[in-house]
Amino acid sequence: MPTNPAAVPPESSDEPHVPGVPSTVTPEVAEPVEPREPAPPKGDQSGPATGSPTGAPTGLPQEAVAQQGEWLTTAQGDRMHDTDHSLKAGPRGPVLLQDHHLREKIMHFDHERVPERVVHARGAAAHGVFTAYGTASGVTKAAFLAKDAATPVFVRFSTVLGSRGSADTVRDTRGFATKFYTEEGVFDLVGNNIPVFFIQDAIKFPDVIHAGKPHPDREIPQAQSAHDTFWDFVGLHTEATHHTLWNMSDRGIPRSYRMMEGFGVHTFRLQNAAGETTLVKFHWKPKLGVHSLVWEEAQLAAGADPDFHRRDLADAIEAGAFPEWELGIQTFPDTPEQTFEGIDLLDPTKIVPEELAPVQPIGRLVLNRNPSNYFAETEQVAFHVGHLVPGIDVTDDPLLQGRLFSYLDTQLTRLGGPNFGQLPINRTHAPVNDMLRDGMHQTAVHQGVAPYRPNSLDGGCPFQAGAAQGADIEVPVPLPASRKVREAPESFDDHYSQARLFWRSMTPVEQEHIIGAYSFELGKCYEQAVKERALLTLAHIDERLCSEVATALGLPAPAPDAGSDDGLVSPALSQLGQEWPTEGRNIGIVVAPGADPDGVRALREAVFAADMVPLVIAPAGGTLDGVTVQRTFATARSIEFDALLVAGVPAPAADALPVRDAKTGVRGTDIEPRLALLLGEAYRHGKAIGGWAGAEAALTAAGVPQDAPGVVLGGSGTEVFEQLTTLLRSHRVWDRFPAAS
Ligand code: HDD
Repeated sequence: MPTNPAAVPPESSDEPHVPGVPSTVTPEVAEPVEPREPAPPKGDQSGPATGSPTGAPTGLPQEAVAQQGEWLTTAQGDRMHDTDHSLKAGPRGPVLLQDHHLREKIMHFDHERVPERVVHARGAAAHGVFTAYGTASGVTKAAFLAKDAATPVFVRFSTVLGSRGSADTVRDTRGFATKFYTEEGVFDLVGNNIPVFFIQDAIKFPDVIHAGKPHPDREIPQAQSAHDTFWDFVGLHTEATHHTLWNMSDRGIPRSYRMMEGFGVHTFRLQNAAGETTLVKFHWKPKLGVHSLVWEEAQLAAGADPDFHRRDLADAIEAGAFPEWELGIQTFPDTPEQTFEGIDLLDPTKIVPEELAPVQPIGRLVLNRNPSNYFAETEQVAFHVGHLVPGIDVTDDPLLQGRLFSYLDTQLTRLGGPNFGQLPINRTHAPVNDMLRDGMHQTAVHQGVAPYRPNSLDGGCPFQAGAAQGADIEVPVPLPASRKVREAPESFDDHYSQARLFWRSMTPVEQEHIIGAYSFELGKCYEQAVKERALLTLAHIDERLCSEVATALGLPAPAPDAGSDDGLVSPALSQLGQEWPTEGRNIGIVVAPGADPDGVRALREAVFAADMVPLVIAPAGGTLDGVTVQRTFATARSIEFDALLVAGVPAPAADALPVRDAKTGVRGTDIEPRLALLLGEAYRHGKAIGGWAGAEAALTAAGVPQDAPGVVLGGSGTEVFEQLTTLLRSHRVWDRFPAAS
């Protein structure tokens, strides 16, 4: 019998509420549920589906759930009565070698870790469903892109440089990898949130990663590009200029995984049922728009909540605010030159501006279920650009070609052998009948005696399929008549024109952020030559960019060398200038004792009704005037909130610092310093701020001018909230940033 009452199996067999729909069983998306706080772990609840203590809520089939039965056992199923004491020769005596349970438990623990990914080690993932519009059927025969086809997916987002435990909000490129479990096999779209790459040839990948990772002597800095070796590399490899500029833009610090674009980067080749081919680039367009943090927020979040993006994704899905993207393609004729409007489609440092080739929507992705076990799913998922289905093929982009080797190879070390495809998260949903056998971690029990072809002993099975049976037959692309060389094509030599296009397409406030980012990153470098070389690169992009960064570094700006350009601008590259849905945004509500509790309750309802998340912030936890408090002044930090509403002025703490009235200079309107910090940061970061029921004093004390753009006062809480919602559609109050005025 269990000795600890807490270990008694729960009697209830009620299935716990799980937001989202298991993608393995049905593609329908559940009705969004009311946003709420993340639920506590569900580990102590039983469920009828599996009869296991932890398996029921996962939506996984019985065989994928490790735990069965109610009693603690060894790995061999031997029931245990005590896992808290080693077997000893007397209570004070030595431990006996015969204690198998002790040895098994510690042996297994000693080997719990697998090597982290050599890049993209830090990530978060979710299950979902992809539903095709059918609009791609003219260019591809891929079955999952046929009209209304619904395909389960697993998507993993990541940073590139940091280790598994590093912070989410560092300045970096983000991975956006999607596994489509199609009826024709797995298709992986292994992309990034930036449409270009640092290098043009995969043979340079170890170099760029060695340069970006921490210095090998001290192993610092973690998850940063702000150091000498990174800037040494990009200064010496001018092909990296375009991608580096994207990284230094707001794209390098996304607000949320839910608010990122995704790009397949390379050009792919599609083939339709008639055998015709089309070149395409894949784009993911987020329903909520593309939004970013400001740099100070990103830095604060790295300390205050290193799991910022991971938490945001899981909380949103749990609250029923399912993240959504549209998949789109840009299409190009498959000509022998493989260029479009003079742009080399095989060069992964180039985009094709959307104004030249519009992105055509072909389907919708909804993420609706969180993983139930990080290791089994998010850590063990193995993506591969070579996981393709009939109708989608690769091109000769030399970066893509090298990736085709790397993604298979890396799993041998990371997942311990060639059978990683059998791990539940990696299993295709199509029938498998291969002739791969044995090897480390083999879990299949293969039948028959003849895993070779042709054979006469297993009835000739398995049989080879033809086109009529949906076989994946290579597109017979003609090869260029050429010679064996280690060379890049001449067109790959243009390293600056698209960096200029990107810079020109930014609004003034976005350009200011880029100048700030270069100034910060290069300011963290020590080597004079590295900084000077970086400035030489900037001189090729824009004179002002170069001179302002040079001023920040205290160095002379080199002469501008802006080349001769077409002056093209691509408004689609800017994140500003449109309005976006506000679903899933966090609204902080600062309350003081006695400050309109009914108004606060009504406001919470209004925020819920707008599909946003209200988080009440009070001096202490518990409830205040009957309103549940979610955050206290000790636990709240501005980074968490997209907008703040203040009801009343909290009483000053006994040790509060006196705060001077920003306008009058008069001392006396003291507020809690942590509240002053909260409001001051929200103001500085361009967030909408509202107040009612006597909030003016708190705002004044925090240095928030009442007549500043995006500060709304008066009326009721719900009226103020309505105005804040309008502001939130633009993500931030851009007028508060100096460059915007
Ligand atoms: Fe890569 C992981 C994206 C170039 C070698 N890559 C990895 C992941 C993403 C990308 C999103 C994480 C997948 C996951 O969540 O498990 N990589 C890209 C993009 C590239 C790119 C968009 C250029 C357009 N990668 C690239 C090159 C090479 C690699 C040129 C090697 C020659 N990438 C790897 C890898 C990783 C990986 C070492 C580490 C873990 C893994 O594959 O499974 O094989």
